[in-house]
Amino acid sequence: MFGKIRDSLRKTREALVERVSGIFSSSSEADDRTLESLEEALLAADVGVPTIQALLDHLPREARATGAGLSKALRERMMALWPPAPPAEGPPPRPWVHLLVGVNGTGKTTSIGKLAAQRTARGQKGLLAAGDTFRAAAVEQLQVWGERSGCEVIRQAAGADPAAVAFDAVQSAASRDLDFVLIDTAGRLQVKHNLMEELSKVHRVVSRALPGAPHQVTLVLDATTGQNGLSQARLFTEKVPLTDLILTKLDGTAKGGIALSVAAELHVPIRYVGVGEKVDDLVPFDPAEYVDGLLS
Ligand SMILES: Nc1nc2c(ncn2[C@@H]2O[C@H](COP(=O)(O)OP(=O)(O)O)[C@@H](O)[C@H]2O)c(=O)[nH]1
Ligand SMILES: [Mg+2]
Repeated sequence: MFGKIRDSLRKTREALVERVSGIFSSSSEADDRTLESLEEALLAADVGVPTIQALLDHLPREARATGAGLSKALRERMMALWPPAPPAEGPPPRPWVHLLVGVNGTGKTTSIGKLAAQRTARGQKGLLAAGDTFRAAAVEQLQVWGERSGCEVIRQAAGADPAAVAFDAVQSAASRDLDFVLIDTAGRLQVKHNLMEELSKVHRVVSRALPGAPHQVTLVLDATTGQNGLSQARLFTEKVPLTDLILTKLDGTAKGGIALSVAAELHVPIRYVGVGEKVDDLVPFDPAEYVDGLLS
């Protein structure tokens, strides 16, 4: 598992280093020119303007004051963006109900498949709820992941009410004393208002099936959509109480800097990152590996 985040940041890192060669080696001071290229490079990596300002304001002064190189000072600034890790919790409720939301194509269904496989590999048993009832293909895709991970898929006919599917799955898992339920949802943003209503309803109905549920509500965000993804995320945070985030497709993008913006501007922790399409390509997010992977 180790090193996957770093590997996935290769393009982002190379683009940064190419634009500001030298900065990540030993330079202890920087002239205006270097700072300008650093700013441009961070912008190209899709770190947004407010976050860049927070990272670079008075940075040379700090680097001088601490006697540290610019790269070291920058690394420290980046590390300070992340919220502290939450305290360890007691045993999770059964079943653990996990709702995944996000725009079409961001990787919800794939991430559910990966999460399901990881849980079954740990000996857990659970259900997948096919809450994207809009397209038959979406249900089929989840079915494939269900077979791969050894999880039953709860589904209804195309066009069924997603909240009803989620309700069935949670009730069934509770009565069978299973470990988890992963709920897939649709993401058609063309009908923004309807989507948000639909998600609120799923949330509400699930809490009726099992008090306290859903225990985890994850926004799935596609890293390749950069700052666009960030505005999507804002939309969701306003409507659904998110607990955390999965940042997918970090592999293959030079815009991996978006994670910094997410940390600095959304205040929702990134729990996992997607680094490929295969079943083990979902890894717990590690800020230190991320920052090191970006800078060196
Ligand atoms: N390279 C890469 N592709 C991914 C990742 N996560 C999902 N995908 C691909 O993105 C596409 C859309 O994923 P899907 O799960 O159907 O998105 P959904 O519409 O949100 O359910 C699929 O082709 C996935 O294989 C990732 O972390 N890396
Ligand atoms: Mg899907």
